[in-house]
Amino acid sequence: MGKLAVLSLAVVALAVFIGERLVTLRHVALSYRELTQNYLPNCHLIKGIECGSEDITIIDDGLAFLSTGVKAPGLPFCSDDPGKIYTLNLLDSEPKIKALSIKGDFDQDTFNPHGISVYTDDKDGTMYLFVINHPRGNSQVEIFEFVKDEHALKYIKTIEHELLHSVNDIVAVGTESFYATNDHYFSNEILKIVENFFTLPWCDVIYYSPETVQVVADGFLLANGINLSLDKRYLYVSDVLKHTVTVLEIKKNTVLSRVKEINVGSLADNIELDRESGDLWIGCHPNGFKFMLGDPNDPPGSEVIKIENIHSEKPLVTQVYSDNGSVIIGSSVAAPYRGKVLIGTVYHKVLLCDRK
Ligand SMILES: *[C@@H]1O[C@H](CO)[C@@H](O)[C@H](O)[C@H]1NC(C)=O
Ligand SMILES: [Ca+2]
Ligand SMILES: [Ca+2]
Repeated sequence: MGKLAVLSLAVVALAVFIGERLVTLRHVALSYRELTQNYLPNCHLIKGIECGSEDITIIDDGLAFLSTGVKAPGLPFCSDDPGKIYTLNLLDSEPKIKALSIKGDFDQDTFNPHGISVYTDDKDGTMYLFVINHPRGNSQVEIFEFVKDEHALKYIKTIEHELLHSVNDIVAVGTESFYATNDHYFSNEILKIVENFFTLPWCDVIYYSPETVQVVADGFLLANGINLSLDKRYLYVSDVLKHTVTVLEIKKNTVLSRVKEINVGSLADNIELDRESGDLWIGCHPNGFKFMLGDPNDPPGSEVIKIENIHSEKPLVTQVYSDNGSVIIGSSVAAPYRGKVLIGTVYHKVLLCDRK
C-alpha cells in the first residue's frame, strides 16, 4: 500500500472512532433528552444554602444532615469556603438550617464533605456520622460522633486506604465499618477524563472494617450513591453513566451477589429510602453535559426518580419531580421524610417540597 492509502485509512479509522465515541458519550450523558416540568406542591428553597448540598440523610426523628460545599476539579463551584455539615429539623413548622460545630483535632479549613451516612449503635444509641472528605483532592472517610445536646460532631478518626481512592458515597454498617463507592478507577485528574471518555467499567464498591478491606463489587462505569435496604439485607448502588441502580444481596459482609439492575433513564446520583415503604428516592442529573458545564445561561436541570417494589418482578420506576434548572440546578439527592422531600444539589440550592 502506498503511504497515501495508509494515511487515508488511518484518518478514516480515527474519524469512525471519534464518531462512535461522540454517539456513545451523547447517550451516556442523555444530552438529547427533553425535560418537561413536573413539580411537587408547596416547594420552597431553604435559606442559607447557595453552594450545594450534595448529600442529605434524615434520621428517624426528622433531623436531616446536609453535607454542603463540596468542591471537585472540573465542576463549577461558587465559594472557596470550607464545607460544612448542617442539620434541619423537618418536624419544625419552618425548618431552618443550623451548622454543626466540630470538636476535636480536626482540620476544618480543608473540610470538603461529599457522601454521608448515619449509623446508630444499637448497644447504647450513640449516633455516628460517616463523611467522605476530599481535603486537597484526596479521598478519606471521617467518623464523627453526633452529640445532640451540644449540636456538635465530635471527631473520632480518619480512615485512609489505597482502595478508598476516589470515594463518592458511603453507607455505614458498624461503628467502624462501611461500604463505599469509588466513582473512578484512576486518581489522576487527566486519567479520570480518559476513563470517562472511553467509558471504562472499572469502578467498584469497597467493604471496610478494621479487620478486612476489599473490593466486593465491580464493573461499574461510574459508581455513585450507595445505601442499604430497610432490612439491611440488600445494597443499592447507582451507576451514573449506565443510568441504573444495581441490587446486591449481602450474603456475608464481604460476599455480595448481584440480584438485578434497574434502569432509571437518568444519571442516578445518591439514593435515600422511604423509612415506611422502603422505596428508593434518587437524585438524578437529567443531562450530564449540562451538569459538567454548569453554565448559568443554560443550566442543567434536576430530576427525582422513585423506585417502588424493587424486589418484585416488576419494580415501578416513576419520575417524582423535574425542573429545567429555573428552580433548582443539578439535583444529586432527594431525601423523603413522612409527607415531605428535601432535594439537594451539587453546586446550587436545597428545595423542600410536600409529597403528592
Ligand atoms: C424553563 O421552562 C420555563 C417554562 O416552563 C421557561 O420559562 C424557562 O425559560 C426555562 N428555563 C430554562 C433555564 O430553560
Ligand atoms: Ca449517602
Ligand atoms: Ca454522590
